[in-house]
Amino acid sequence: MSEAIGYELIGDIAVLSAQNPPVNALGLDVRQGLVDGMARAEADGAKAVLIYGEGRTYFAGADIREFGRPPTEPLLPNVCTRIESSPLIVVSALHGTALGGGLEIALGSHYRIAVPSARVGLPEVLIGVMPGAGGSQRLPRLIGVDASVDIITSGRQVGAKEALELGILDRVEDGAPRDIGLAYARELIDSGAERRPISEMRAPKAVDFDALYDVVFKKSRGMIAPATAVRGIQASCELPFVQGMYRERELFMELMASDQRQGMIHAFFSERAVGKLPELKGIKPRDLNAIGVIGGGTMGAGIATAALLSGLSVVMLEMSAEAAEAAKGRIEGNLGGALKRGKLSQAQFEDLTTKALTLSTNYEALSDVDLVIEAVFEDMEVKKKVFTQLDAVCKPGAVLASNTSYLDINEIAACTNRPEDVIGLHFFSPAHVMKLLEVVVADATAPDVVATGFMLGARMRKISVRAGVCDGFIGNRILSTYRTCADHMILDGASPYQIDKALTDFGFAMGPFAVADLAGLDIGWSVRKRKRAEGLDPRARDSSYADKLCEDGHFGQKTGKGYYIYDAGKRAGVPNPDVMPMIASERLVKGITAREFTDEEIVRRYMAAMVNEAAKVVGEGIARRPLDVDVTLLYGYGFPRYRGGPLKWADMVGLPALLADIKTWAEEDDYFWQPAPLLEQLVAEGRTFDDLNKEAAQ
Ligand code: T1G
Repeated sequence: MSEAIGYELIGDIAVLSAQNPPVNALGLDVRQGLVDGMARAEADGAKAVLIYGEGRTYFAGADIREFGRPPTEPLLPNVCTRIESSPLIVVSALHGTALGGGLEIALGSHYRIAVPSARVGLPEVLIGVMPGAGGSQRLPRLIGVDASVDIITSGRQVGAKEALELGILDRVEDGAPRDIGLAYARELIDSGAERRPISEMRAPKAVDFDALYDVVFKKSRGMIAPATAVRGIQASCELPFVQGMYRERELFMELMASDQRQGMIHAFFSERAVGKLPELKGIKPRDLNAIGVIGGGTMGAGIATAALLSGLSVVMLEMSAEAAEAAKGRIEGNLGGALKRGKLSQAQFEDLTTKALTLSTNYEALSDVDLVIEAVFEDMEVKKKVFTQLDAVCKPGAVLASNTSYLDINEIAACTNRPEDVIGLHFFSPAHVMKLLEVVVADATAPDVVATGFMLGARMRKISVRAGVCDGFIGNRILSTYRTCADHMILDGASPYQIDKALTDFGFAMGPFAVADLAGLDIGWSVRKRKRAEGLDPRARDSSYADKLCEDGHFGQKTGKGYYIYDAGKRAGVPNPDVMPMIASERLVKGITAREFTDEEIVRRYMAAMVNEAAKVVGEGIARRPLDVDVTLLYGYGFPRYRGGPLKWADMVGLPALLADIKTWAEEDDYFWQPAPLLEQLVAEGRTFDDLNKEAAQ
């Protein structure tokens, strides 16, 4: 017997306990242990078998580290069938998160009991596959097609109460899984309960699966797994069980071989790896109970909201009592959303807004907080004044953070006597919703201050990425480049609307021009003006057509007009007819004859610009690894998750061809298309960005 599955015989009940931390993933040892355990229970003359998990959870699924390798016997679907076909009564006792193959093992059991906090689900579509161990065949037999389609195509977790109501669980009881499981098995034996193989239950009632497939495919925004899973559920209605299992396997293996599975597994492991930095190993973060937020505008109020929801107390500092009250109103509005969604009770809402939050107009109110985040106007002189005052009033060891999206943290730190306590914490708006946090580490920032930044991010349930200091850090620096590439394509003949559509077809939630309208065209306008004032390289192709939109006061959604015109209350706009004439006149002035662009070329250039700048960001150490860039673009810039991130995408399309394209385009514009040294090095050495990720993990 492998030690991954413990075996005990307690009277006439055999007990199989999973002992494979951290999440009892169903790796080879566990699968073999279950098969051996079933045989031993039968040989021992047991009357029932109890299966449960030691540690924090029942099986949390197949071991996704095995994905991409040749499958090894015993395959998980066969383990489930082996359990189900046993002549003994098999009970599974669930706690933690019984997900994917974990729930499938439980569905192979004859009875299922769980503790109230248990959650179940079939989240395979979230990693680019579908249930592959009988889930698409057994669940519909147990709870019907509609409920199964919801659970399987959404990948959502289902709480024990709902699972009991649906019929996934037979019992929900307080107590240790082992104890409630043993008691239930005893009761079943004593009552002469029958085995209950789900595979022998009647096939569920069919629905119009072609129509359902279309609905699910449209809703999945380019992901193929959810709609493919519908075909698996269809098989449960139309085929005998064994054939249905073969059909499920066939569909599962198709998805397993897909680029989308590669991309989504990369995203899964990258979002967990990104917080693992060698320089933080063994570094204790500083105490963090109370924070100060300076500036209660949209960003500051969002940060304060995220902090309050994470259990921190917040001192909100504003310039005047009215401004402080307005900030409190924004915070209450943000928290009101959580209240409406039932994430907060009224009492908790009151507590947060009357006890945990205090308002002030006096810096002295920050004298005892553990960390301060300023979210004041994006102007270096203003920031320096704030940090000078913070340096004077904050207690020793307090972390002093700026939320700036591009200003030099080194310069800000230099205006204090404690540069080691200064760090950048770049939140993304709305700060209480967006999961990305760039932790910007300046030259003097102390390691325990970095660790404190990551701990704050974890408490706020953010995905934190370490960034070095440069204009735009990781995300905005790369955004600036691929957005410039889009502007060049407009000057040369493409339209904002063609570019937006090509990129939403590629999988982005929104195209760059719709995003600009959402963020506010005045932001890009001030960046263009700042860069012109700093002095543009004469070789840079400055694009000014958008300035006219701003000069006419059209800043996008907030003014109702930008690249698109927005009817009141509608998020999606229609193209603004004034824009193409502005572009045409700029082409005229620049002597450019417009040419055709295909959608393919638009995507290729846009992505090549993104990858090339990302390679520079990694090569310069602004991002520690390629995966840090991928996570940044996934969580802050709407990059399609099923492509894994720009550098995962680049590895999959092939770095040599990408570099060749960049070199071809450099012949027409050798300023914008300067190949990244790291990209050239990887191509020369025949390596990939993922090779760098693996080297960093060693
Ligand atoms: N396989 C391998 N490692 C896993 C894993 C898994 N399924 N799940 C988690 N880990 C690792 C994770 O990488 C991390 O490692 C550690 O466990 C703690 O995870 C045939 C084919 C279970 C809700 O999709 O959703 O079954 O960083 O930090 O926040 O139909 O992990 O410590 O080295 O996330 O408490 C289906 C995926 C698989 C579940 C726990 N199952 N996991 O969350 O901890 S496909 C899933 C999760 C399948 C069958 C199909 C979460 C969690 P490290 P964590 P957590």
